[in-house]
Amino acid sequence: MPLEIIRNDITQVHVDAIVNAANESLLGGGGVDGAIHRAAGPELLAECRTLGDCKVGEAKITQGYRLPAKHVIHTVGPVWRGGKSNEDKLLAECYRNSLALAKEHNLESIAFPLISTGAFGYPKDKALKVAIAEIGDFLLQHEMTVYLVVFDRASFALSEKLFASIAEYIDDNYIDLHPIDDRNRLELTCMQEEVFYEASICPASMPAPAKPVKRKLADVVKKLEESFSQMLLRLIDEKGMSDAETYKKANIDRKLFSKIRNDIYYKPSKPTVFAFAIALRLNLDETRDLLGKAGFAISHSSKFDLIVQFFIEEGNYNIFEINEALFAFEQPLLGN
Ligand code: AR6
Repeated sequence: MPLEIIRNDITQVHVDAIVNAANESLLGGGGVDGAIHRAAGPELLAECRTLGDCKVGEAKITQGYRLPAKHVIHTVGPVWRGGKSNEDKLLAECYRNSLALAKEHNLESIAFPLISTGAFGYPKDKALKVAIAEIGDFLLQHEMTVYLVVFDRASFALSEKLFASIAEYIDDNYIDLHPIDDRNRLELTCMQEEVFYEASICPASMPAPAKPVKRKLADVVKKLEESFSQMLLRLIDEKGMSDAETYKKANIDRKLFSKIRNDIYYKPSKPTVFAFAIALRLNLDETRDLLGKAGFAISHSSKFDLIVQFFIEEGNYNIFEINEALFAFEQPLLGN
């Protein structure tokens, strides 16, 4: 998945580069900086001594030494001074310059800590917004797998207002116990399969809601016979989007996309279908149609479904923001 939010100790992550939230001297310190130097061994400090200083927002690269990561990209975040001292611009530069440096070195994967959110006091929800926006912009132009590593879930703070409105939405719409009729039984089966990310057992025959638009019978029959992959490719054409734009906005990597493109019977997982619905800015009815092609339906007994539905209804199709919310509610993320 091009952008993945994970909870881990960054010194344990196997990637081409991990990013260090350093200070201008680049000679080590506390927090994630201390942890990286301890895990990498004294050779890292020796190489850092050859680099000179690093200004706020800039980035420099070294080897990873004893770390599982091949390289360390050192960047210096801004100290939070209340938000009126260009902190957001400087923090964005840290992400932008680190990603540019990774690209320059042909790296394929990179892991960031939440820069500036420890000793430098940057509020975590604000820092997360900056990180997601910068990484998101970069990924729309470039191929790379980017991990945002949060140390503990508590440090992962969705903006309180958004969190409250999603929680309220789930509360209003969440159905704990369905009366079991045939339709619900089918949905439950789909949800159980979902745990294993397998769509193949559920039939693609959930009743789609009536559409007010008049359509020719021949068109309707043709669309009924379409597979998921065919429908996806048709929608991409109809929306005038390119393949690359679509899979990037869906947070899906090129390999998976070409698999789907080349296999008309490809059975995607539910998060993958939702991811394409978001990339294509489908409305709720269109999303249901696309899900139906893969044997899924939107279920009001699934928090995951409700959160995605919330964003679609809000007209917010930013996949990275949706993933931020899914992560906060401990749900799987969209993408592959
Ligand atoms: N893995 C992932 N994240 C971590 C880890 C870890 N092992 N350890 C801490 N964090 P900080 P800053 C998180 O203070 O605010 C140093 O002394 C932590 O929870 O490491 O940019 C430098 O030398 C927090 O969310 O960096 C500088 O002087 C985030 O990493 C100064 O601190 C960043 O916290 C830099 O301060």
